[in-house]
Amino acid sequence: MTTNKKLLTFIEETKALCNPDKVVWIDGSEAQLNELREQAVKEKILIKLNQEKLPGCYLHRTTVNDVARVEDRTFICSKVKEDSSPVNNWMETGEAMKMMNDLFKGVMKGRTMYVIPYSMGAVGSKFSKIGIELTDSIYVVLNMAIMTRVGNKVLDALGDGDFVKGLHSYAELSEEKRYICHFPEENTIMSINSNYGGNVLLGKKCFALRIASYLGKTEGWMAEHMLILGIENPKGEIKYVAAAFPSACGKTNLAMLIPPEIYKKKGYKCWCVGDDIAWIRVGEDGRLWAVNPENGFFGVAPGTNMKSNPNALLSTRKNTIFTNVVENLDDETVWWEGLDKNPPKNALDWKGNPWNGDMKDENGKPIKGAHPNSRFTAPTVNCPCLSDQFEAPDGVPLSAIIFGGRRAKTAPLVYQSTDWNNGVFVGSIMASETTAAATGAVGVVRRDPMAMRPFVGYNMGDYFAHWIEMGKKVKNQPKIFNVNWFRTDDEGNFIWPGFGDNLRVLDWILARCEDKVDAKETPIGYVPYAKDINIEGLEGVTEATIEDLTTVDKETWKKEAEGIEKFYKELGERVPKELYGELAKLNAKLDK
Ligand code: GTP
Ligand code: SPV
Ligand code: MN
Repeated sequence: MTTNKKLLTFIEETKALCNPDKVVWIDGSEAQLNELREQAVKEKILIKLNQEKLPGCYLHRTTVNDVARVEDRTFICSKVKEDSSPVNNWMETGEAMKMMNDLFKGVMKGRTMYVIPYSMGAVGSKFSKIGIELTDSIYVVLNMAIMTRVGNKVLDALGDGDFVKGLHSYAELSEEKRYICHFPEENTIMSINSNYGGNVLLGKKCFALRIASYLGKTEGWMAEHMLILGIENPKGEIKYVAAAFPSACGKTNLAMLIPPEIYKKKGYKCWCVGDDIAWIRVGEDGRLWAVNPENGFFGVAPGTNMKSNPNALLSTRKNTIFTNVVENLDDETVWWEGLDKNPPKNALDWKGNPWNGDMKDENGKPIKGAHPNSRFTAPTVNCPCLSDQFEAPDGVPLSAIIFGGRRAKTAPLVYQSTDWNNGVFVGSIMASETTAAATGAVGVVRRDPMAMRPFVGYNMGDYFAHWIEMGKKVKNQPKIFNVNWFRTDDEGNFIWPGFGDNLRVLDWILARCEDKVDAKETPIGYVPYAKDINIEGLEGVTEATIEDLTTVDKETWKKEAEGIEKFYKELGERVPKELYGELAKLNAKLDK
């Protein structure tokens, strides 16, 4: 199969440690994957859905204590503490290795160990990277086979080369013994006692962000929590943007945007390159080029419907694995809150308990059937608006970089930074209300620089410095913006309609990139003149609404600036002086 010494040693050592009954290599063939699906159904890991309505689709329920990424049990391990980020958990490499090795001892006894060779990025592209995940979970195998390119072709591409070592076991699914440990200095990931998404599909957050961000720092490129979207104008020109929003803040939705009617009529089209992760390099032309290293979407189910995101919903109509949604027993299909207004009458909720859409709690509020972080794992090829550049080995050139988060008040609908370093500052001060994508309280505002707080594989100050360094290498810098779709009125309703109508804001962003439109200067950057956001065909939105959405309140921002300074202090001494310089400039403008 392979003569790669490092790989064979990794497997032998893991066999000795975990003691599996047998070892199965994932070859990537449909025949083998089908066998595994059948086995998973037999073992009640998967439920086969209605194969006429949802061909190739399955449902999975996790254990109740294992429904999201566990940031408090996720560690970046390094030899020196300062080389990890003060806002993430750290363990010393040797100590963590010992702890993990103890936990993994004999853990696969009576089980099969699967060897998954996978490629992040098109197989064989010079920018792609290879990982090997060893796991005892069929669920992981079948999800990895959607999310990444797997199998023999990857081993061929690997040859004698290097790879990221990944070891996973669901073990006993014990919360107390759940650990997701990253060793960027050793190119290694170890994950135990979970069987959920970002904790266990090691190619995704663990490799493509945490390990890759560290590789990017040392090799001169960037791994970012960003969607990549192509916007085609009526002349047929396509401009690409990358956008970083925290988990469950709208990346998948923006990545698959459908233009509003008036834009469609003019001939605008949008193309999805990626919905979660971007690997970004400086091209020979001095521009930034981005690829999506993934091969599938691991998207939030609740709220996805034919109106909010038809492309995402259509992507899930075949060969998809659903996790923690409602099972409709009448026709073996799936349902979630916000899919439609007809919840099933005879169903099981995400825990597998009898449920129907009429059930209310003691306060008369509907009882939810799907978990708020329930997800679909769907192949990118299913996406009706998938870009024809999706597999392009060099990726797509970026015209703009967009940051954003969920802010009920502070942040305007959109603003533009004044230059690259100011843009890095704008990314570094991102803050957002927490969501169900990670365990812990929901709705609390926290700083989440570049949407990478949970995903930076090294010191956050060094990460900022890397952004500043990258700017120096880019002759043709993309403009940097910040957006906020989530401003609310006094009753707590979203003011901006969002979703497809976000193209109206992207339209302004691209016009700014091409110097086609003026903007208003504020202490935090440039905001649109209300007349320059196209609101044609929008009900209930007037120029006054845009005026309101783009106001920058000085007093609120003075408080914000205090919060930023406090956060920078928390991040420690490696926060670059350039960013303190930007903060000083902001304070000066706010005091004027
Ligand atoms: P991860 O997969 O966790 O990284 O999430 P994501 O950033 O891809 O978020 P996603 O697009 O799945 O959206 C998460 C939630 O935000 C869903 O409930 C959406 O309905 C909601 N959402 C997305 N875009 C908008 C928007 O423009 N306006 C409003 N109000 N809600 C939105
Ligand atoms: C996120 O939380 O940002 C996700 C889902 O994309 S997970 O793969 O669980 O990280
Ligand atoms: Mn994500």
